Order: sequence, then C-alpha cells, then structure tokens
Amino acid sequence: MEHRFRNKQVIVVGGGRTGLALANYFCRIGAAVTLSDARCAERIEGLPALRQLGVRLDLGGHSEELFCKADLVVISPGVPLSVPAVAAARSLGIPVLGEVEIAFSELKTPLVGITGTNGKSTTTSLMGEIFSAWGQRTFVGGNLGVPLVEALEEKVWDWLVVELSSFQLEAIADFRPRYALLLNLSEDHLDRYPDMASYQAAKARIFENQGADDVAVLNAEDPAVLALSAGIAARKVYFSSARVLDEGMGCDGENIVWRFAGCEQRFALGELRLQGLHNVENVMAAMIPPLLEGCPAETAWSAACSFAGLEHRMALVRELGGVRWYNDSKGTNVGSVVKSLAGLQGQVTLIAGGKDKGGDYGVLGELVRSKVAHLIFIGEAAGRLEQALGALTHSARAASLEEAVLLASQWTAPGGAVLFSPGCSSFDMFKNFEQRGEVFSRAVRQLPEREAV
Ligand code: UMA
Ligand code: ADP
Repeated sequence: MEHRFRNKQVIVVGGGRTGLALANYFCRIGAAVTLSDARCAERIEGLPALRQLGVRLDLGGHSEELFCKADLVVISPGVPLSVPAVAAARSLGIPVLGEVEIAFSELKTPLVGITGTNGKSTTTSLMGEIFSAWGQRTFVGGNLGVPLVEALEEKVWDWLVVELSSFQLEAIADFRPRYALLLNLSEDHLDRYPDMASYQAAKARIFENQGADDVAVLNAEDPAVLALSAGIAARKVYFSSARVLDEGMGCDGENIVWRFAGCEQRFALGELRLQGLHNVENVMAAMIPPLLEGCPAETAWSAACSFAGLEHRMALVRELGGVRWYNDSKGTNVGSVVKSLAGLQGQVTLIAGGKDKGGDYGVLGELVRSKVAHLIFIGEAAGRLEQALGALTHSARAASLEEAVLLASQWTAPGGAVLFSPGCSSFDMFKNFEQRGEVFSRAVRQLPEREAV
C-alpha cells in the first residue's frame, strides 16, 4: 500500500540527531524532504549524509514561504512551536507534529513513556534492562539519545521503552502510551517556558490520550504530580519511597513492597547497586510496567540489582588524597543538584553553573549552608548563582571547568568530596552533558597526586 506521505512535501525542522533520523525515514518512504535549520551549512554535522539522501536544504534560518507550502512540518524537540515559520504554517492549518508523534503513528508496538523532571534516563534504561532480561525484544530510546523514529528501521519489537521530554510531548497529537510514567516535577526549562504551569502542562500531555485500558504510573509523594492525577483517565498505579501503600509500589525503609491484586512481594534494598533514595524511586517505577505485564518478580529484581547506573550521574571519578570526586554532569536542573548533594557525606566542594535556564537557585540555600564548604561557579549562569548562593559559604568564580577542578583540588580537605553537579544545561561551553562530564573527568584524572591537600 502506498505510504500516506509518499510524494508529500515534508519539512523536517532541526538538523541534529532527530532531524537526521527523520530525514532518513521520510526519504525511505518516498516523501519529498526538505531539512530546515537555523544554523548554516558548516555547522550541520550530518550534511554529507543529507546530501546523499537527496534532501533539499533550507539553512541559516527557516523560510516562512517554504513552510507555508508544505504538506507536513515535523519538528525536532529543540525547536519551539513559537518559531515564526512553524507558527505561520500552523496558522494555515498545515499539520505541525513532533518526531515522537510521527514515529508513534507508524509503530504498532506497545509503548511505555517515561517523563518527569529527573530520573527519566535511569528509569528508562533500567526498565529496558528488565524487559530484555524477560526475553522481550525491547527498543530503548527517545530523549535518552536514540530518536523513537529509529525504531522504525528495525525488525520487530515487543516493547518500546521511551524517555520523553516536555519538548517532545509539546508536539504530540494522538500519541498514546500504554504505560505513562510521571516520576516527579520540579523547576526546569524556564528558558523555554514562560512559567512552571506551562512546563507542567507539556509534561501532562503524556496522559492526554490514554483511556481506561492504559496505566498511569505516578509518584505518590510528589504534590505537583498528585495535582495532575484528577485529570487522568488511565488506571493509576502509585509508587512511594516514603511508605508502604495499600496497593502499589511502596517502601518500608529496608524493602520495596509491591502490593497488587491481593498479593505482596518484598525486595531488599540492600541488594541494589544503585545508591540514594531517588534511585529507589527510579527502580520502583521501572519495575511496575514489566510486573503488571507478567514479568516474573525474580527476573525484574535481579535485573534491577545488576544495574550500576548511567555515566555522568553521581559517578565516582577518583579518590585522591582522601577526597572523592563525583561527576554529575547530568545534574542539569536545581532539583537534581538537591538530590545529589543530599546524598553526600562530609564537607563538599560544589562546582555548579552552565547555561542558565531561569530557575530559582535559592532552593539550594539550606543544603549549601549545611554541607558546602566551597562553591565554585562556572559558565553563563555564574552571576545568577553567585547572587543566590555566593554569600552562604566560601565561593569563587572559575573561567573554565579545568580551572574549577584546580581550585577544588587546592581547597578540598581530606575526607571531603568534590561534586560537579551543574544545575544548568551544558550548551554554553560544551556540545552536550556527556562532553562536559568527560572534560571534568579528564581534568580530575590529570590531577597529580600532590595536588591533593
Ligand atoms: N534548531 C533549529 N531551529 C530552532 C532550534 C534548533 O533549526 O529554532 C536546530 C539546531 O540548530 C540544531 C538542531 O535544531 O541543528 C538540534 O535539534 P535538537 O535540539 O532537537 O537536538 P537533537 O540532536 O535532535 O536531540 C534531540 C534532543 N535535544 C533536545 O531536546 C534539546 C535530545 O535530548 C535527544 O536525546 C534527541 O533529540 C533524541 O531524541 C537532549 C536534551 O538535552 C539530551 N534534552 C533535554 C533534557 O534532557 O533536558 C530536553
Ligand atoms: P533525567 O534523564 O530525567 O535527566 P537521570 O536519570 O539522567 O534523569 O538523572 C539525572 C540526575 O537527576 C541524577 O544525577 C540525580 O541527581 C537526579 N535524579 C535521578 N533520579 C531522580 C529522581 N527520581 N528524583 C529526583 N532526582 C533524581
């Protein structure tokens, strides 16, 4: 059967990882593809591949004229709907959809969508491990790194386990996950949204098309999550790291306690490799869909226990002269810095800063007062961070991450820890959070033994 987009004029907006995957997909099905990017040709890494595909290019800006003649405009997550050419096409009634919507409409596989401010990647990866350990052919991707549209390239999947950002959820239409997880909600991305309400509304769209046959997995201890629950049509299953629930996934401080349909199962927290209460929440949430689908509890728990966590999340880089150095480059908002800082013992030197997202750094005040001996600011956000926190403890600015590492090595006393948890995105000084974490780890590994106090 002829594909509905065959010979249609499709504009793919954004020439990053998503845009390239979309261009590939639309070329494969015989659409007439134009890739539009605000950047000029030299800055688009995938240009040779696009040229080979025969994709037309609209670079160095978005041509309103072109957009207004399209049959379909598909946007990458980093492209807001407010971009004038995108808005103009929408106002003419031209469909403007996100990559996740396009991929979903073509995939016939059950999907688990995972969103929240923090813990998405950990939960998504862990759930992927559980489904795979159970023998399911599982696609694991989305905001985690592999665009969902790449799932269309492959064979047959039993499950799609997909991390979803608010950016991706903003541009859905009929997207309907069988399971939708909302892990937590705190301030993030206030450089893209006018206020918290709009950020939360984008996140809440994960439930928008669910029906009574679908499941919403919700954090019973997060007030902002609970505030949304009344509007959710799906069956609700809760998790709580603070108490045992009559029904759902709870915790008694020593065990995770799963109560469902009159049965109870217990899992000893001491067996987990992942550390911290926030990771207990991630484990609880990740186990719910596989367990409800019939995965044996031993299989799910054994996969959870083997999971050592992802890189750039509270990764111990080195212990040097009695000082532990942690790379938490994925700590890209204030809420995640709170969790990472709270989990550390002893005096901490905190290196923070990056691209400012407009959130309130004051939330860190109490923890900084009680735990942080030295505070080193980097990047564009240094000024705002200094204003909010600089007076609470000894603090200084560094011109680069390498300089921050040197200062930290001079100031941190044995028994203490250096935590690099930026609380900001990386795009002011780095390509992405991975590169930022690698720069930090390299600088730490290069510190000579004698640099330690
Ligand atoms: N661009 C335009 N016009 C604009 C804005 C951007 O042309 O108005 C262009 C840029 O010039 C650039 C391209 O769009 O060439 C980049 O597109 P993109 O920002 O959507 O990046 P991708 O490489 O496609 O990566 C995206 C996600 N990026 C963002 O949401 C910013 C990746 O999440 C995701 O892994 C990938 O799709 C696969 O799904 C990253 C991220 O930072 C990790 N996510 C945020 C977060 O986790 O906090 C939401
Ligand atoms: P995301 O993909 O949502 O950014 P990650 O799993 O990559 O989340 O974790 C990023 C950081 O967020 C971690 O280093 C940790 O500090 C914090 N974090 C992880 N899980 C949670 C959680 N469930 N609640 C709050 N903070 C968390």
